[in-house]
Amino acid sequence: MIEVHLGDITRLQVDVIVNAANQHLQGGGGVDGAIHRAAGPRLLEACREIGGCPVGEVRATPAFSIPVKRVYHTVGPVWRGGNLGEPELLTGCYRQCLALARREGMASIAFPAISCGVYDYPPERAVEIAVEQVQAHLERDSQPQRVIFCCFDEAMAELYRQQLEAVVRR
Ligand code: AR6
Repeated sequence: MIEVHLGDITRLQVDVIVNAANQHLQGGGGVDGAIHRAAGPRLLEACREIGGCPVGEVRATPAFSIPVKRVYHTVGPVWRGGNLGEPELLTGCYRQCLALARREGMASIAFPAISCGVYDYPPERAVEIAVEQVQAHLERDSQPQRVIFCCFDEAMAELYRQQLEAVVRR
């Protein structure tokens, strides 16, 4: 089941929330800042122990003061025109998060629009990748069975809805 939700990802009732982090895993602005604020300072300590995360990969931590089971920190690519492996790297983020959720037995996972903020990925292209990867995973695997695309603004939510409808029509 795929849902589109408008609002703050830290308020969702799910097993996993995904953080759009950076390679240093030391916190930042945007959704990363919101997650660290809501989780409290122990999240930064846990991230420091991990040490970092390459672009396109994922690292997991507890969620501390956020009432979900796990935070998956993934690092999306910075958009530099699209010929520097950006689509493959963004695909990696979604694939690795979904595979880890399956391995950890997580039933539900919420994704923010990875790379669509300060990393400047064109939202239409990012949404296409996100929806494609999630649908491919749901066709293959029974877990996680619930995936939420959590958007901070209505324009982004509308892009996901359109992409989901386009896929259904195909
Ligand atoms: N809940 C859900 N979505 C949110 C929230 C929230 N609380 N806050 C922002 N968004 P961005 P990136 C949306 O910039 O482009 C950080 O500094 C936002 O509207 O957070 O992957 C990291 O440390 C946008 O659609 O992530 C990295 O350095 C989407 O989340 C860098 O930014 C992603 O925007 C990562 O940049």
